[in-house]
Amino acid sequence: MNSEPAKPLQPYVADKKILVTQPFLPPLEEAQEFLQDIWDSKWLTNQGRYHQALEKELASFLGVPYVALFANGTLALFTALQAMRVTGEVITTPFSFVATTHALWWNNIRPVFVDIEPEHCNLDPEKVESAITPKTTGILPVHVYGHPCQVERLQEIADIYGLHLIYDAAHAFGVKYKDQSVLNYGDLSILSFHATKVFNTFEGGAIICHDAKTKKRIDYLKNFGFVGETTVIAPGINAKMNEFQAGIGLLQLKYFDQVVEQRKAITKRYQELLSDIEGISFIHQDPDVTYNHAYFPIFIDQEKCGRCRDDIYEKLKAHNYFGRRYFYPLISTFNAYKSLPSAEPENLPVATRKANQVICLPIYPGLEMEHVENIAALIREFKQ
Ligand code: T4K
Repeated sequence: MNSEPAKPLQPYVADKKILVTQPFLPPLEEAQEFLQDIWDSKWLTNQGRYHQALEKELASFLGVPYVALFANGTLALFTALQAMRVTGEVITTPFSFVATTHALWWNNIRPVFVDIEPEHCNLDPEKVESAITPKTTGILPVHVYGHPCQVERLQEIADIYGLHLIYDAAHAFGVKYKDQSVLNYGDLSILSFHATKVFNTFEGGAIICHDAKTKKRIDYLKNFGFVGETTVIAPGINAKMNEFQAGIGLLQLKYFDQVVEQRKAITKRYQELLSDIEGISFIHQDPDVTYNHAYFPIFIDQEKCGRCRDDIYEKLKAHNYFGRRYFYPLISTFNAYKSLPSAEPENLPVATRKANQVICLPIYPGLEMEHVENIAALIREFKQ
């Protein structure tokens, strides 16, 4: 890492609100062409031509066998669990966006929270085995912030115990592990293309699967369970991506590499400017991972830093910088889940600590470096 010293910058209040993220949008005129085509064809949804094209393009771009598009990532998660017929109990992480656990709840599956490991904030494989019971049918880990889970170890456990392994890969679009898509691990992976994601279709999502049979089943389930005009094979749902979303997705793909490059430059600058501040740490980056730089979380150790996370969070806000405390509070503390035995904070010490320490700093294409430098200067000044 470049150890360039921080500029002796006098921190200032930004002249506009800088949010944790802003969606990337392709030039508006580029959308005209496909919008005209949609208007002319009057084909708006239900596996239209843009939908079909995006599924193909994404499979090739990501290096995965099959992509089934969805209206959003949450519906993709719900449907993935249905497609695998997951029941009973599923082991999952409390350190994620609520949608991960909600998907279990809506499928009448009992979430069993297992702690995370401190290095990447992902489900700790070493704690998974002791949470397995006769009712366990699956594991639902999350590649938090786009940092891959310990995929080989998790697969080993899933294989030994005969469990489904479904990844919530909402943050992991384009992420590679050992030169191949991280989405190729597990039985299924779920993506989100929400406005706040590295690759967005306004709202949107996908399931990545590995065989044609599963893809077919997923396609039936996302279209009410219809097979043909008159047969319904299961109580499916309406989770289809529409033609507008798919058209946007095709445009976005052209810009993805540029978007990641800009994010990478911001990550690098934050690292240069913050790495020598005692009590502030980042997530470790592995040499065998290609990152998408979806988030830039920092963790504030109050004992070493002299300031608590919320002091820094509020100070940044007072200067017009709106970071977010993803993922605080832990999912296990919400009313719907807090009475579960696995939700006890003593069961989740690492997740509890990380949730109390984290701030995700602003990162998005177009964010001016002067703001990155100002944010770092504010943190440095406040810490002293
Ligand atoms: N699994 C995981 C691990 C996830 O993180 C998510 C979603 C899902 C599953 C479910 O996928 P989807 O069903 O959403 O496809 C946001 C997103 O709404 C949510 O998609 C995302 N995770 C989560 C981590 O972040 P909020 O409640 O923080 O959103 P909001 O509206 O406060 O926006 C965050 C920031 O983005 C704001 O500072 C404003 C900015 N923003 C937002 C929108 C919507 C914009 O600049 N433009 C926009 O259009 O949840």
